[in-house]
Amino acid sequence: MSNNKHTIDLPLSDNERLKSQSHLLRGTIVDDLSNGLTGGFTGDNFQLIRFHGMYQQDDRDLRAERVGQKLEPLINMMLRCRLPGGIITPAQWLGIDSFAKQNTLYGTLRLTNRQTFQFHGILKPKIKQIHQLLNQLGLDSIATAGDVNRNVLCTPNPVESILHQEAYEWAKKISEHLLPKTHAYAEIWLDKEKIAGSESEPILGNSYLPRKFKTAVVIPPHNDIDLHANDLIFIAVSQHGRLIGFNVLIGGGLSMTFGDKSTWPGLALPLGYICLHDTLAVAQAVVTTQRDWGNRNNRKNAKTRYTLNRIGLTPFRREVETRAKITFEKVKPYTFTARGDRFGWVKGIDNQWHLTLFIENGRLRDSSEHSLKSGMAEIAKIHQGDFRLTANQNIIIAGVSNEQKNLIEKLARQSGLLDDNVTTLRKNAMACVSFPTCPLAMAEAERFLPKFISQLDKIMAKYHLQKDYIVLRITGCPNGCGRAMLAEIGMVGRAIGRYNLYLGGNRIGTRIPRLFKENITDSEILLLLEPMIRDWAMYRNKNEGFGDFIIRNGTIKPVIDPASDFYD
Ligand code: SRM
Ligand code: SF4
Repeated sequence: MSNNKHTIDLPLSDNERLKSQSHLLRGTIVDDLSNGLTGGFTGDNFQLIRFHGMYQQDDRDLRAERVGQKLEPLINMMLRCRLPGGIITPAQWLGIDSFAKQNTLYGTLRLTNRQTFQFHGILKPKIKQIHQLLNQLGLDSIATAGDVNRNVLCTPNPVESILHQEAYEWAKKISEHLLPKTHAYAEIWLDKEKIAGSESEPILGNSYLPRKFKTAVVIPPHNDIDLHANDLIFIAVSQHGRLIGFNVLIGGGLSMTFGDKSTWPGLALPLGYICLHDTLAVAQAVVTTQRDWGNRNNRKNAKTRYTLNRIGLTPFRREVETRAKITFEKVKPYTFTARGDRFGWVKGIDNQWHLTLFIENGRLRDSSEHSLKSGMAEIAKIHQGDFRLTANQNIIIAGVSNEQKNLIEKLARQSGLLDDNVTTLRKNAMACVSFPTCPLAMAEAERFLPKFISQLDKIMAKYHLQKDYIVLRITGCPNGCGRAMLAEIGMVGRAIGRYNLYLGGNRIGTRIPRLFKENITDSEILLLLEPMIRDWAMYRNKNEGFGDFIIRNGTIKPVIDPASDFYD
């Protein structure tokens, strides 16, 4: 290591080579597109397509069978759209719905927990078509993956419409401001002419960021975007219902690597308060500081929280102040009192109605039981407002008039999108995608959670807790996409049928849970949880969440400062 903590004198990771040699994200993607010998992308292009919003995958359920038949895996692409703040119009919805139905292997749409959607199973000959369709719809998939600033989150609160509109406009501006400036996407996917002269990336740099970077705008008191999963958070400060500035936090993030204590899930730390007009300058200064100081030799320690841990919050803050030419004010008081989505109908201050639908694990498909995907399309055909994807994999039908309310509710009920029998426990649970599409999955998550919740529902009912909930989340590997590291009960996949059990996060998502038991089965987990749930039912204080209760009664020690005590 160099004496200067800002840079590290060790060989760069191979991703740094490929980014710097990519000609601003072009690589030889165009050649691979016309290569009919493989369904995939070769060499560096395998990584470079991520910056364009795609991941190469194959169906892991079919892998062994295809190997047996001496066939290449059925390679296909997952594509993630860019949708700052999660807002999408009914016309756009109808476009993506019909593409998923006609042109993907699975025929589903998957709402993600970062307010956008993914197509799974796009074969190579269809890739250009989807980019061109998105473009016609006014959408794109630029920078939804790779070492860049990802889809920017914004509280999907449609109730306080003016404040939400202002916060949403900032989420969009931040997203645009931090986008890659390369013309590669337009050239490769939209057949646009090469721009004459030299190009550069003034903010992200020609080698892009050391690692992925996530930004969120949130309106207290609802932590409905799970702020601590993000590198950069703008907490709205308002006066008389109008946005006046932001408290800025940095360095949240949830992944870890089993057996590597130099990695840990962490909470974001405060930089200070800024006025609205400094927002873009501060966003840029945080990103460029992380760009220049982040670890480029070890990707496991490359995210902002590790930079902060190595360099310190105060020097980082000073650097941001210098680069943005501002001085942070003291953080203004704020509180978060809730997380998750507010389901059902709510009326906004503009007298419009908004219906939040629970979509289990964000998967929209038609099955023998329900027609969730076509139900959404039927609603899109008549809806005059917009849709808002939430950071909890759900959807809000926003801006419904009094006249249309009954019809929309009828369509939602007919298709199974609205079901009064879903328990609050289920509505507050979350799983990542995991099998069969995720190449990194170690254990089931999305396909397993519904059955597990049914078992836990029985335990909750046994102790008369059917109207109550515990924030339970399952993630198929320690990368942590299902945000189990901000749950009261977090299950992290170890191997098929086996999970690590983490306990003691809180309801509002401001405490990291701690490892309770390693490498156990779901039946063992239920056996461990039942007496804890029974005690919670009997001895909890008024409104005391499960996570807070088991810390108070000594079942688990709280994680106070994850950087230093997560492994204690
Ligand atoms: Fe994630 C990688 C799915 C939110 C941390 N994530 C992946 C990949 C792309 C697997 C891969 O690299 O090949 C998964 C694709 C599965 C599939 O088949 O669709 C995947 N992540 C998801 C989604 C779809 C989960 C979901 O069920 O909603 C979420 C998409 C969000 C989006 O629209 O952009 C998703 N991922 C998250 C979150 C939660 C969040 O951001 O709020 C996290 C933890 C927060 C964080 O970043 O610290 C997360 N995903 C990761 C990581 C670990 C990154 C790290 O810091 O080490 C990886 C692996 C990697 O990047 O190397 C990963
Ligand atoms: Fe895949 Fe792991 Fe993310 Fe789940 S947590 S989607 S298994 S990378």
